[in-house]
Amino acid sequence: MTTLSVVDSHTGGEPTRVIDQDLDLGTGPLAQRRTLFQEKFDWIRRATCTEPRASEAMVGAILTPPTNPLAVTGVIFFNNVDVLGMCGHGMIGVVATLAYQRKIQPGKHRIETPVGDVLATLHENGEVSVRNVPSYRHLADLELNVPGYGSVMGDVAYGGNWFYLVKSPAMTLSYSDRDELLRFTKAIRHTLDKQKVTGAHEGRIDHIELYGQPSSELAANSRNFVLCPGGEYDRSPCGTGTSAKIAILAAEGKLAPGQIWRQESITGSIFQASYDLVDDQIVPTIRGSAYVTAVSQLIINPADQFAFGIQAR
Ligand code: PYC
Repeated sequence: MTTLSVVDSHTGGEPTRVIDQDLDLGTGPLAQRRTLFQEKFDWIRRATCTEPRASEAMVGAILTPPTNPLAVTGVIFFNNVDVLGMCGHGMIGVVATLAYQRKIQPGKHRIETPVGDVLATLHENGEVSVRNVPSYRHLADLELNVPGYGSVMGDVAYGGNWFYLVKSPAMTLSYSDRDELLRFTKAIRHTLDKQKVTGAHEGRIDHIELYGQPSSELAANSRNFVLCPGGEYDRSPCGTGTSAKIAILAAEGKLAPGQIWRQESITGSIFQASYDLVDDQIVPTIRGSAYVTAVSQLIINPADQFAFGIQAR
């Protein structure tokens, strides 16, 4: 029998589970440790981020000692199907969890990820800002012919993960239509995979993002719907997806450095975003709140048929 201590939180409705476990992932760069995690500890991902112990929307986080003494920690994110590069809502959840555990105080904290360092600020009111990795538009106006849907136009952009952001058709994004939105975004991703469209360095475009009018123009600039790699949709406005959107707005000259963009999710939660230009690179900052929802022990009993999650057979 194995037990794992976890702290659960949600950021704008999207769950994060920090697994309180020391793992031997070596002392190499975070990208190397992520590969080791995949090879040696995939059972932890499956046991913590799939049914029956988690909803399929769960993002897990394992903390690892930083390579840089100026950083507070390193973190590897993963979900119901694989590891992630960065995770914006997850990073806000990790910072809120560290604050809950009294491991950090309000202020700035460098955190290492497999795709680069981010600078998190824990504000006095408990909100968290994440200065993300540099983000950019990779392909503009890429038209796809999506079976069953016809012509779709969008951009490919990076915000710590790879995204295809749909520009047309224009959509009304309503929470009650989420099953249909999932079908549409999955069909887009299938088309991208079939046509072998990738991000830079053959990065798989595993997140698909739709845009529409916000519930109120006073509350937000736009509303989104984001398909995540494991087939679920992001309940939050998606930190890396909002970063990718910011990179496109900046490339189009529609958002100036420092200007605020308020991104609403399909559930109505909001991230505030802006960017700085650093050596001509777009560096987005995302601000939001996370709430700790549970501190618990997961029990992994080898006699349990689903001890390591429900597997496809
Ligand atoms: O907030 O970046 C994010 C994210 C990625 C997948 C789910 N959430």
